[in-house]
Amino acid sequence: MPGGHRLLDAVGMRTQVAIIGAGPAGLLLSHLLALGGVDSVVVETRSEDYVAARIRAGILEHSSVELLEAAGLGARLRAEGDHHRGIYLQWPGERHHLDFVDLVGRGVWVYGQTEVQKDLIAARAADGQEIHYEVSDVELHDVDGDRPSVTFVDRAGRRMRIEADAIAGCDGSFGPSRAAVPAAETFERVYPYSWFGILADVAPSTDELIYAWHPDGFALHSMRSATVSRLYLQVPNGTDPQSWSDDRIWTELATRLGHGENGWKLTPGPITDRSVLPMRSHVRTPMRHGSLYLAGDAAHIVPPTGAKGLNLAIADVALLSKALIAQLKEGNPVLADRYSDDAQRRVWRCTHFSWWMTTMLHTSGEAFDAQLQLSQLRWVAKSQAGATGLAENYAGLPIGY
Ligand code: RFL
Ligand code: PHB
Repeated sequence: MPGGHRLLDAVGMRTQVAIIGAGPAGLLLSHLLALGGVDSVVVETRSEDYVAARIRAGILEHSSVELLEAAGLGARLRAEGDHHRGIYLQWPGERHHLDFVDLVGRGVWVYGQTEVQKDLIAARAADGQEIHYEVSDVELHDVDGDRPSVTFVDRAGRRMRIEADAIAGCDGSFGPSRAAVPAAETFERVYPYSWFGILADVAPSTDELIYAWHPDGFALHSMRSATVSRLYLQVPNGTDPQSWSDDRIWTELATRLGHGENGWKLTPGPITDRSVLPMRSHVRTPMRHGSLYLAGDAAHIVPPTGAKGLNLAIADVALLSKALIAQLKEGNPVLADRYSDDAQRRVWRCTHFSWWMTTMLHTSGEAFDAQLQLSQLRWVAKSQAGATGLAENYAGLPIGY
Protein backbone atom coordinates (compact mmCIF):
# COMPACT_ATOMS: atom_id res chain seq x y z
CA MET A 1 0.00 0.00 0.00
CA PRO A 2 1.57 3.34 -1.06
CA GLY A 3 0.86 5.14 2.25
CA GLY A 4 2.63 2.42 4.28
CA HIS A 5 5.64 2.39 1.99
CA ARG A 6 5.91 6.15 2.21
CA LEU A 7 6.01 6.00 6.01
CA LEU A 8 8.86 3.51 5.99
CA ASP A 9 11.33 5.47 3.91
CA ALA A 10 10.34 9.01 4.93
CA VAL A 11 12.86 11.36 6.57
CA GLY A 12 11.80 11.43 10.21
CA MET A 13 11.66 14.26 12.76
CA ARG A 14 10.32 14.51 16.24
CA THR A 15 8.61 17.49 17.86
CA GLN A 16 6.02 18.10 20.58
CA VAL A 17 3.31 19.66 18.38
CA ALA A 18 2.98 19.19 14.61
CA ILE A 19 1.07 22.20 13.27
CA ILE A 20 -0.71 21.92 9.92
CA GLY A 21 -1.18 25.34 8.30
CA ALA A 22 0.85 28.56 8.56
CA GLY A 23 -2.08 31.00 8.54
CA PRO A 24 -2.67 33.23 11.57
CA ALA A 25 -3.90 30.30 13.72
CA GLY A 26 -0.92 28.04 12.97
CA LEU A 27 1.81 30.67 13.27
CA LEU A 28 0.37 32.29 16.39
CA LEU A 29 0.04 28.86 18.00
CA SER A 30 3.70 28.04 17.25
CA HIS A 31 4.66 31.43 18.74
CA LEU A 32 2.63 30.98 21.95
CA LEU A 33 3.87 27.40 22.37
CA ALA A 34 7.49 28.56 22.00
CA LEU A 35 6.90 31.22 24.68
CA GLY A 36 5.70 28.41 26.94
CA GLY A 37 8.71 26.23 26.14
CA VAL A 38 6.93 23.77 23.81
CA ASP A 39 8.49 22.86 20.41
CA SER A 40 6.58 22.67 17.18
CA VAL A 41 7.07 22.10 13.46
CA VAL A 42 4.75 23.81 10.96
CA VAL A 43 3.82 22.53 7.48
CA GLU A 44 2.09 24.70 4.87
CA THR A 45 1.05 23.96 1.28
CA ARG A 46 1.49 27.53 0.03
CA SER A 47 4.64 29.67 -0.23
CA GLU A 48 5.65 32.16 2.46
CA ASP A 49 5.05 35.08 0.05
CA TYR A 50 1.58 33.81 -0.78
CA VAL A 51 0.42 33.49 2.84
CA ALA A 52 1.84 36.94 3.65
CA ALA A 53 0.00 38.63 0.77
CA ARG A 54 -3.46 37.01 1.06
CA ILE A 55 -5.96 39.83 1.51
CA ARG A 56 -8.58 38.93 4.07
CA ALA A 57 -9.73 40.33 7.39
CA GLY A 58 -9.00 43.83 8.70
CA ILE A 59 -10.41 44.27 12.21
CA LEU A 60 -8.82 43.20 15.49
CA GLU A 61 -10.85 43.04 18.67
CA HIS A 62 -9.57 44.59 21.86
CA SER A 63 -8.74 41.19 23.38
CA SER A 64 -6.91 40.03 20.21
CA VAL A 65 -4.71 43.13 20.43
CA GLU A 66 -4.06 42.55 24.13
CA LEU A 67 -3.05 38.96 23.40
CA LEU A 68 -0.74 39.93 20.51
CA GLU A 69 0.87 42.61 22.66
CA ALA A 70 1.39 40.25 25.60
CA ALA A 71 3.05 37.82 23.16
CA GLY A 72 5.52 40.51 22.01
CA LEU A 73 3.77 41.01 18.66
CA GLY A 74 2.34 44.48 19.28
CA ALA A 75 5.06 46.94 18.25
CA ARG A 76 4.11 47.50 14.60
CA LEU A 77 0.41 47.11 15.39
CA ARG A 78 0.64 50.02 17.87
CA ALA A 79 2.72 52.12 15.48
CA GLU A 80 0.87 51.46 12.21
CA GLY A 81 -2.54 50.14 13.23
CA ASP A 82 -5.44 52.49 13.73
CA HIS A 83 -7.57 52.49 16.88
CA HIS A 84 -11.28 52.97 16.16
CA ARG A 85 -13.85 53.98 18.74
CA GLY A 86 -16.80 52.43 16.87
CA ILE A 87 -18.67 52.14 13.56
CA TYR A 88 -21.37 53.92 11.59
CA LEU A 89 -24.61 52.08 11.00
CA GLN A 90 -26.75 53.54 8.23
CA TRP A 91 -29.77 53.20 5.98
CA PRO A 92 -31.03 55.65 3.35
CA GLY A 93 -31.19 59.13 4.86
CA GLU A 94 -29.74 58.23 8.28
CA ARG A 95 -26.21 57.56 9.54
CA HIS A 96 -25.58 56.84 13.23
CA HIS A 97 -22.28 56.58 15.05
CA LEU A 98 -22.03 53.78 17.65
CA ASP A 99 -19.22 54.70 20.03
CA PHE A 100 -18.02 51.37 21.46
CA VAL A 101 -15.62 53.06 23.88
CA ASP A 102 -18.48 55.05 25.43
CA LEU A 103 -20.82 52.06 25.34
CA VAL A 104 -18.60 49.22 26.61
CA GLY A 105 -15.21 50.78 27.38
CA ARG A 106 -13.25 49.28 24.48
CA GLY A 107 -12.78 49.84 20.76
CA VAL A 108 -11.22 47.87 17.89
CA TRP A 109 -8.09 48.19 15.74
CA VAL A 110 -7.87 48.40 11.96
CA TYR A 111 -4.81 46.30 11.12
CA GLY A 112 -4.90 44.00 8.10
CA GLN A 113 -4.53 40.23 8.36
CA THR A 114 -1.61 40.64 5.92
CA GLU A 115 0.18 42.71 8.57
CA VAL A 116 -0.59 40.26 11.40
CA GLN A 117 0.72 37.49 9.17
CA LYS A 118 3.94 39.43 8.34
CA ASP A 119 4.55 40.13 12.05
CA LEU A 120 4.09 36.45 12.85
CA ILE A 121 6.43 35.35 10.04
CA ALA A 122 9.12 37.77 11.25
CA ALA A 123 8.76 36.69 14.90
CA ARG A 124 8.91 33.00 14.05
CA ALA A 125 11.94 33.53 11.78
CA ALA A 126 13.74 35.44 14.56
CA ASP A 127 13.06 32.48 16.85
CA GLY A 128 14.38 29.88 14.37
CA GLN A 129 10.95 28.20 13.98
CA GLU A 130 10.96 25.23 11.61
CA ILE A 131 8.33 25.87 8.92
CA HIS A 132 8.05 23.78 5.76
CA TYR A 133 6.36 25.82 3.02
CA GLU A 134 5.10 24.51 -0.35
CA VAL A 135 4.57 20.96 0.90
CA SER A 136 2.13 18.47 -0.64
CA ASP A 137 0.38 15.18 0.23
CA VAL A 138 -0.12 16.12 3.89
CA GLU A 139 -1.61 13.18 5.83
CA LEU A 140 -2.43 12.66 9.51
CA HIS A 141 -1.77 9.29 11.19
CA ASP A 142 -2.66 7.62 14.50
CA VAL A 143 -4.58 10.59 15.91
CA ASP A 144 -6.52 8.18 18.19
CA GLY A 145 -3.42 7.49 20.27
CA ASP A 146 -0.72 9.58 21.92
CA ARG A 147 1.98 9.02 19.22
CA PRO A 148 0.40 10.71 16.19
CA SER A 149 2.36 11.68 13.10
CA VAL A 150 2.07 13.84 10.00
CA THR A 151 3.58 12.85 6.66
CA PHE A 152 4.14 15.12 3.69
CA VAL A 153 6.31 15.69 0.64
CA ASP A 154 8.54 18.74 1.01
CA ARG A 155 9.40 21.40 -1.58
CA ALA A 156 12.42 19.37 -2.72
CA GLY A 157 10.25 16.27 -3.27
CA ARG A 158 11.46 14.41 -0.17
CA ARG A 159 9.01 12.31 1.82
CA MET A 160 8.98 13.56 5.40
CA ARG A 161 7.42 12.37 8.63
CA ILE A 162 6.87 14.37 11.85
CA GLU A 163 6.27 12.36 14.99
CA ALA A 164 4.60 14.40 17.72
CA ASP A 165 2.72 14.31 21.00
CA ALA A 166 -0.14 16.32 19.50
CA ILE A 167 -1.29 17.63 16.11
CA ALA A 168 -2.87 21.06 15.70
CA GLY A 169 -5.11 21.27 12.63
CA CYS A 170 -4.85 24.95 11.64
CA ASP A 171 -5.31 24.28 7.93
CA GLY A 172 -8.45 26.31 7.25
CA SER A 173 -11.67 25.11 5.67
CA PHE A 174 -10.05 23.12 2.84
CA GLY A 175 -7.29 21.29 4.76
CA PRO A 176 -7.29 17.59 5.72
CA SER A 177 -7.54 18.04 9.52
CA ARG A 178 -11.27 18.58 9.89
CA ALA A 179 -12.00 15.26 8.14
CA ALA A 180 -9.70 13.47 10.63
CA VAL A 181 -12.25 14.07 13.41
CA PRO A 182 -14.62 11.13 12.91
CA ALA A 183 -18.31 11.52 13.66
CA ALA A 184 -18.00 15.29 14.05
CA GLU A 185 -21.32 17.10 14.09
CA THR A 186 -21.62 19.88 11.51
CA PHE A 187 -23.91 22.90 11.70
CA GLU A 188 -24.20 25.01 8.56
CA ARG A 189 -26.06 27.95 7.05
CA VAL A 190 -25.36 29.00 3.47
CA TYR A 191 -26.46 32.53 2.58
CA PRO A 192 -27.97 33.43 -0.81
CA TYR A 193 -25.45 36.24 -1.44
CA SER A 194 -21.70 36.93 -1.60
CA TRP A 195 -19.40 39.88 -0.92
CA PHE A 196 -17.65 41.61 -3.79
CA GLY A 197 -14.54 43.09 -2.13
CA ILE A 198 -12.15 45.67 -3.55
CA LEU A 199 -8.94 47.24 -2.34
CA ALA A 200 -8.32 50.76 -3.69
CA ASP A 201 -5.40 53.18 -3.57
CA VAL A 202 -7.43 56.07 -2.22
CA ALA A 203 -7.76 57.69 1.20
CA PRO A 204 -10.83 56.39 3.07
CA SER A 205 -13.84 58.68 2.68
CA THR A 206 -14.75 58.07 6.32
CA ASP A 207 -13.15 58.12 9.77
CA GLU A 208 -14.98 54.96 10.94
CA LEU A 209 -16.22 51.86 9.08
CA ILE A 210 -19.67 52.35 7.52
CA TYR A 211 -22.11 49.39 7.55
CA ALA A 212 -24.89 50.38 5.15
CA TRP A 213 -28.29 48.81 4.62
CA HIS A 214 -29.70 49.73 1.19
CA PRO A 215 -32.63 48.38 -0.88
CA ASP A 216 -30.10 47.47 -3.62
CA GLY A 217 -28.03 45.46 -1.12
CA PHE A 218 -25.56 45.85 1.74
CA ALA A 219 -22.33 47.89 1.38
CA LEU A 220 -19.37 48.30 3.72
CA HIS A 221 -16.72 50.99 3.67
CA SER A 222 -13.60 49.77 5.49
CA MET A 223 -9.94 50.72 5.21
CA ARG A 224 -6.40 49.48 5.61
CA SER A 225 -4.45 52.74 6.11
CA ALA A 226 -4.59 56.50 5.50
CA THR A 227 -4.07 55.83 1.78
CA VAL A 228 -5.78 52.45 1.19
CA SER A 229 -9.54 51.78 1.28
CA ARG A 230 -11.32 48.41 1.45
CA LEU A 231 -14.94 48.28 0.30
CA TYR A 232 -17.54 45.55 -0.12
CA LEU A 233 -20.86 45.12 -1.95
CA GLN A 234 -23.53 42.46 -1.49
CA VAL A 235 -23.82 40.62 -4.84
CA PRO A 236 -25.64 37.46 -5.99
CA ASN A 237 -23.76 34.17 -5.54
CA GLY A 238 -21.73 33.23 -8.59
CA THR A 239 -20.91 36.85 -9.55
CA ASP A 240 -17.74 37.03 -11.67
CA PRO A 241 -15.60 39.88 -10.26
CA GLN A 242 -14.10 40.52 -13.70
CA SER A 243 -17.57 41.16 -15.17
CA TRP A 244 -17.94 44.48 -13.31
CA SER A 245 -16.22 47.62 -14.67
CA ASP A 246 -14.47 49.90 -12.17
CA ASP A 247 -17.06 52.52 -12.96
CA ARG A 248 -19.93 50.17 -12.15
CA ILE A 249 -18.32 49.22 -8.81
CA TRP A 250 -17.83 52.84 -7.71
CA THR A 251 -21.31 53.89 -8.87
CA GLU A 252 -22.91 51.04 -6.92
CA LEU A 253 -20.83 51.84 -3.82
CA ALA A 254 -21.72 55.55 -4.07
CA THR A 255 -25.45 54.76 -4.27
CA ARG A 256 -25.51 52.26 -1.41
CA LEU A 257 -23.18 54.24 0.87
CA GLY A 258 -25.19 57.45 0.42
CA HIS A 259 -22.91 59.69 -1.68
CA GLY A 260 -24.45 63.18 -1.61
CA GLU A 261 -26.52 62.61 1.55
CA ASN A 262 -25.89 65.30 4.17
CA GLY A 263 -22.86 66.49 2.20
CA TRP A 264 -20.98 63.14 2.45
CA LYS A 265 -18.93 62.14 -0.58
CA LEU A 266 -17.31 58.85 -1.61
CA THR A 267 -13.99 59.42 -3.39
CA PRO A 268 -13.17 56.70 -5.95
CA GLY A 269 -9.62 55.60 -6.80
CA PRO A 270 -7.59 52.93 -8.61
CA ILE A 271 -8.74 49.40 -7.71
CA THR A 272 -5.74 47.16 -6.93
CA ASP A 273 -7.50 43.93 -5.95
CA ARG A 274 -10.97 42.43 -6.40
CA SER A 275 -12.56 39.17 -5.31
CA VAL A 276 -15.93 37.58 -4.57
CA LEU A 277 -16.40 35.77 -1.26
CA PRO A 278 -19.38 33.44 -0.71
CA MET A 279 -20.89 33.65 2.75
CA ARG A 280 -21.61 30.80 5.11
CA SER A 281 -21.73 29.89 8.77
CA HIS A 282 -20.19 26.52 9.57
CA VAL A 283 -19.40 24.98 12.95
CA ARG A 284 -17.92 21.54 13.58
CA THR A 285 -17.90 19.93 16.96
CA PRO A 286 -15.96 18.54 18.78
CA MET A 287 -12.74 20.46 18.06
CA ARG A 288 -10.62 17.64 19.48
CA HIS A 289 -10.25 13.96 18.67
CA GLY A 290 -7.56 12.03 20.55
CA SER A 291 -4.32 13.91 20.02
CA LEU A 292 -5.70 16.10 17.19
CA TYR A 293 -6.93 19.62 18.02
CA LEU A 294 -8.67 21.90 15.48
CA ALA A 295 -8.32 25.71 15.60
CA GLY A 296 -9.50 28.62 13.46
CA ASP A 297 -11.22 28.15 10.10
CA ALA A 298 -10.50 24.39 10.27
CA ALA A 299 -13.25 24.22 12.91
CA HIS A 300 -15.60 27.08 12.01
CA ILE A 301 -16.41 29.65 9.34
CA VAL A 302 -18.38 32.83 9.94
CA PRO A 303 -19.69 35.30 7.36
CA PRO A 304 -17.45 38.39 7.49
CA THR A 305 -20.17 40.88 8.50
CA GLY A 306 -19.22 40.71 12.19
CA ALA A 307 -15.44 40.86 11.49
CA LYS A 308 -14.96 37.75 13.63
CA GLY A 309 -13.05 35.13 11.53
CA LEU A 310 -9.50 36.20 12.39
CA ASN A 311 -10.42 37.07 15.99
CA LEU A 312 -11.94 33.63 16.56
CA ALA A 313 -8.78 31.98 15.21
CA ILE A 314 -6.72 34.06 17.68
CA ALA A 315 -9.04 33.19 20.60
CA ASP A 316 -8.89 29.45 19.76
CA VAL A 317 -5.10 29.30 19.79
CA ALA A 318 -4.95 31.37 22.98
CA LEU A 319 -6.91 28.56 24.67
CA LEU A 320 -5.16 25.75 22.80
CA SER A 321 -1.64 26.97 23.56
CA LYS A 322 -2.44 27.08 27.30
CA ALA A 323 -3.97 23.61 27.15
CA LEU A 324 -1.02 22.06 25.27
CA ILE A 325 1.58 23.76 27.48
CA ALA A 326 -0.18 22.46 30.64
CA GLN A 327 -0.42 18.99 29.16
CA LEU A 328 3.03 18.66 27.62
CA LYS A 329 5.09 20.56 30.22
CA GLU A 330 3.23 19.73 33.42
CA GLY A 331 1.38 16.55 32.50
CA ASN A 332 -1.90 18.28 33.38
CA PRO A 333 -4.66 17.29 30.88
CA VAL A 334 -7.52 19.33 32.40
CA LEU A 335 -7.43 22.25 29.93
CA ALA A 336 -6.81 19.93 26.95
CA ASP A 337 -9.86 17.86 27.94
CA ARG A 338 -11.95 21.04 28.15
CA TYR A 339 -10.52 22.71 25.04
CA SER A 340 -13.39 21.92 22.67
CA ASP A 341 -16.13 22.95 25.15
CA ASP A 342 -14.26 26.10 26.20
CA ALA A 343 -13.61 27.18 22.60
CA GLN A 344 -17.14 26.40 21.43
CA ARG A 345 -18.77 28.86 23.84
CA ARG A 346 -17.07 31.74 22.06
CA VAL A 347 -17.48 30.11 18.63
CA TRP A 348 -21.27 30.00 19.05
CA ARG A 349 -21.43 33.55 20.44
CA CYS A 350 -19.51 34.80 17.36
CA THR A 351 -21.53 32.55 15.04
CA HIS A 352 -24.72 34.09 16.38
CA PHE A 353 -23.38 37.65 16.19
CA SER A 354 -22.10 37.19 12.61
CA TRP A 355 -25.42 35.64 11.54
CA TRP A 356 -27.35 38.47 13.25
CA MET A 357 -25.28 41.25 11.61
CA THR A 358 -25.54 39.46 8.25
CA THR A 359 -29.30 38.96 8.32
CA MET A 360 -29.92 42.48 9.66
CA LEU A 361 -27.94 44.17 6.88
CA HIS A 362 -28.30 42.08 3.67
CA THR A 363 -31.42 42.49 1.58
CA SER A 364 -33.37 39.37 0.67
CA GLY A 365 -35.74 40.90 -1.84
CA GLU A 366 -38.73 40.36 0.53
CA ALA A 367 -40.56 43.58 1.51
CA PHE A 368 -41.52 42.12 4.91
CA ASP A 369 -37.87 41.30 5.70
CA ALA A 370 -36.82 44.84 4.73
CA GLN A 371 -39.30 46.40 7.20
CA LEU A 372 -38.09 44.11 10.00
CA GLN A 373 -34.46 44.98 9.21
CA LEU A 374 -35.14 48.71 9.24
CA SER A 375 -37.02 48.43 12.53
CA GLN A 376 -34.14 46.43 14.03
CA LEU A 377 -31.54 48.91 12.74
CA ARG A 378 -33.44 51.86 14.20
CA TRP A 379 -33.65 50.13 17.56
CA VAL A 380 -29.96 49.17 17.58
CA ALA A 381 -28.83 52.65 16.57
CA LYS A 382 -31.13 54.63 18.84
CA SER A 383 -31.56 52.54 21.97
CA GLN A 384 -28.76 52.40 24.54
CA ALA A 385 -29.58 48.72 25.16
CA GLY A 386 -29.52 47.84 21.45
CA ALA A 387 -26.31 49.75 20.74
CA THR A 388 -24.60 48.24 23.79
CA GLY A 389 -25.37 44.69 22.63
CA LEU A 390 -23.82 45.33 19.23
CA ALA A 391 -20.81 47.11 20.75
CA GLU A 392 -20.11 44.38 23.31
CA ASN A 393 -20.05 41.70 20.63
CA TYR A 394 -18.25 43.70 17.93
CA ALA A 395 -15.47 45.03 20.21
CA GLY A 396 -15.24 41.45 21.45
CA LEU A 397 -15.74 39.43 24.58
CA PRO A 398 -12.83 38.47 26.84
CA ILE A 399 -10.71 35.51 25.58
CA GLY A 400 -12.01 33.23 28.34
CA TYR A 401 -15.69 33.95 27.53
P1 RFL B 1 -6.27 30.32 7.15
O1 RFL B 1 -5.87 31.73 7.17
O2 RFL B 1 -7.15 29.86 6.04
O3 RFL B 1 -4.95 29.45 7.20
C1 RFL B 1 -4.97 28.06 6.96
C2 RFL B 1 -3.65 27.71 6.34
O4 RFL B 1 -3.60 26.28 6.11
C3 RFL B 1 -3.01 26.07 4.84
N1 RFL B 1 -3.39 24.73 4.36
C4 RFL B 1 -2.58 23.65 4.52
N2 RFL B 1 -1.38 23.51 5.11
C5 RFL B 1 -0.81 22.27 5.10
N3 RFL B 1 -1.42 21.19 4.54
C6 RFL B 1 -2.63 21.28 3.94
N4 RFL B 1 -3.18 20.22 3.37
C7 RFL B 1 -3.25 22.56 3.93
N5 RFL B 1 -4.44 23.02 3.43
C8 RFL B 1 -4.50 24.33 3.71
C9 RFL B 1 -3.56 27.20 3.98
O5 RFL B 1 -2.76 27.42 2.83
C10 RFL B 1 -3.48 28.35 4.97
O6 RFL B 1 -2.24 29.03 4.91
O7 RFL B 1 -7.00 29.90 8.53
P2 RFL B 1 -6.74 30.41 10.02
O8 RFL B 1 -5.29 30.44 10.32
O9 RFL B 1 -7.68 29.60 10.83
O10 RFL B 1 -7.21 31.93 10.04
C11 RFL B 1 -8.55 32.28 9.86
C12 RFL B 1 -8.69 33.55 9.05
O11 RFL B 1 -7.80 33.55 7.96
C13 RFL B 1 -10.11 33.70 8.54
O12 RFL B 1 -11.06 33.42 9.56
C14 RFL B 1 -10.46 35.08 8.01
O13 RFL B 1 -9.53 35.60 7.12
C15 RFL B 1 -11.84 34.97 7.33
N6 RFL B 1 -12.01 35.98 6.30
C16 RFL B 1 -12.36 37.21 6.69
N7 RFL B 1 -12.63 37.44 7.99
C17 RFL B 1 -12.97 38.65 8.38
O14 RFL B 1 -13.19 38.84 9.58
N8 RFL B 1 -13.06 39.69 7.46
C18 RFL B 1 -12.81 39.50 6.13
O15 RFL B 1 -12.88 40.43 5.37
C19 RFL B 1 -12.45 38.24 5.70
N9 RFL B 1 -12.19 38.01 4.41
C20 RFL B 1 -11.79 35.70 4.95
C21 RFL B 1 -11.85 36.75 4.03
C22 RFL B 1 -11.50 34.40 4.52
C23 RFL B 1 -11.31 34.13 3.17
N10 RFL B 1 -11.13 32.76 2.77
C24 RFL B 1 -10.66 31.77 3.71
C25 RFL B 1 -11.72 32.20 1.63
C26 RFL B 1 -11.59 36.51 2.68
C27 RFL B 1 -11.32 35.20 2.24
C28 RFL B 1 -11.02 35.01 0.76
C1 PHB C 1 -12.26 44.47 6.29
O1 PHB C 1 -11.70 45.56 6.49
O2 PHB C 1 -11.82 43.65 5.46
C2 PHB C 1 -13.49 44.13 7.02
C3 PHB C 1 -13.96 44.99 8.00
C4 PHB C 1 -15.11 44.68 8.68
C5 PHB C 1 -15.81 43.54 8.37
C6 PHB C 1 -15.35 42.67 7.40
C7 PHB C 1 -14.19 42.97 6.71
O3 PHB C 1 -16.97 43.26 9.03
